[in-house]
Amino acid sequence: MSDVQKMLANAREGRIADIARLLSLVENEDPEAAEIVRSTYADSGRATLVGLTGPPGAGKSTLTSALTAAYRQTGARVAVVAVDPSSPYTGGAILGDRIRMRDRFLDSGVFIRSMANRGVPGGLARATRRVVGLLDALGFDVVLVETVGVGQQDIEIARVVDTVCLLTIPGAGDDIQAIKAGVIEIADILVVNKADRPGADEAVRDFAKMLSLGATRTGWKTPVVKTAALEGTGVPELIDAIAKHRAWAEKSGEARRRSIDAMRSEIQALVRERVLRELASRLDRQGLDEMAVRVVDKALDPYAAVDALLESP
Ligand SMILES: Nc1nc2c(ncn2[C@@H]2O[C@H](COP(=O)(O)OP(=O)(O)OP(=O)(O)O)[C@@H](O)[C@H]2O)c(=O)[nH]1
Ligand SMILES: [Mg+2]
Repeated sequence: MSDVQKMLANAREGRIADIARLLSLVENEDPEAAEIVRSTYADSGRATLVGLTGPPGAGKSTLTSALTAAYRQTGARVAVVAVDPSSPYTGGAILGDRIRMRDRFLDSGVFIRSMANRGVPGGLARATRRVVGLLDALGFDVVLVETVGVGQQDIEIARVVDTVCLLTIPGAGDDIQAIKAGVIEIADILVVNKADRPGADEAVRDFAKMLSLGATRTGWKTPVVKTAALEGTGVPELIDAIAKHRAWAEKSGEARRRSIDAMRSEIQALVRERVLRELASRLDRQGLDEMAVRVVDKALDPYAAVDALLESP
């Protein structure tokens, strides 16, 4: 048995160290990634994949923790993926969250992972998708993905999950403006967290009104759920809303449409990477140095050098 197959066998039995190692190999697209994905891909597609996104401090980690506890009570195995945006406001917070959550969940039914940011555009979303897909294939029943912010990157990360919960808090007028400006479209469920604070009911009303004005692109009516994550209030209702959205997405074909969309960009990225790798190795073979010398000696112009490199077998 290859090392990868040994690790997979251990990971399927729930060995944390092997799960973590496999995730790293897949996340970084190490040479073993292809074998890991080939050996597990058929098992993916069973987990409930939930994204929690929203402005810094809205309570995403607290709600993730409350959801984890509630799902654990039903016997589900839960994985949490915290996507680190490398924002100066939140740098370090993820590690704190992990430690807090690890203290709370010492059982092996919970696995927590944080993702490092990477420079490539779309790179973080793709890496997150691979990590989430592997956790799903390894048998986690629920994967919760926490991402900070309300920007373009979050929209991409939203495509990684089946159900996107967009968090906001009462009285966050600016957040509401930001959310209005496009991001609300990614929400499958709108969550007004910190409902223990004044103004929660008004916020729920405002959002419900705003949502009723917008045209529904898919036929799903985005519900507004009120939670107080610290106390756990509203968590069962949120779990219920997630289950309803999942059932609707399966039935309506929206889940399949999203998967196809996501897979289209995944395949495209893999093709691009492979082509680049092959071209790069061709450059080595042909001798870039030699070509540069010929260009400098005016035997060729730079474009002719590119043609010569690409056309050579
Ligand atoms: N009153 C109240 N406070 C809450 C609630 N949920 C979270 N908080 C507090 O809000 C603060 C931020 O909560 P986090 O869960 O760290 O928020 P976050 O959205 O994960 O923050 P970042 O990851 O830094 O973007 C913490 O002090 C929480 O204790 C809630 O329902 N009610
Ligand atoms: Mg957080």
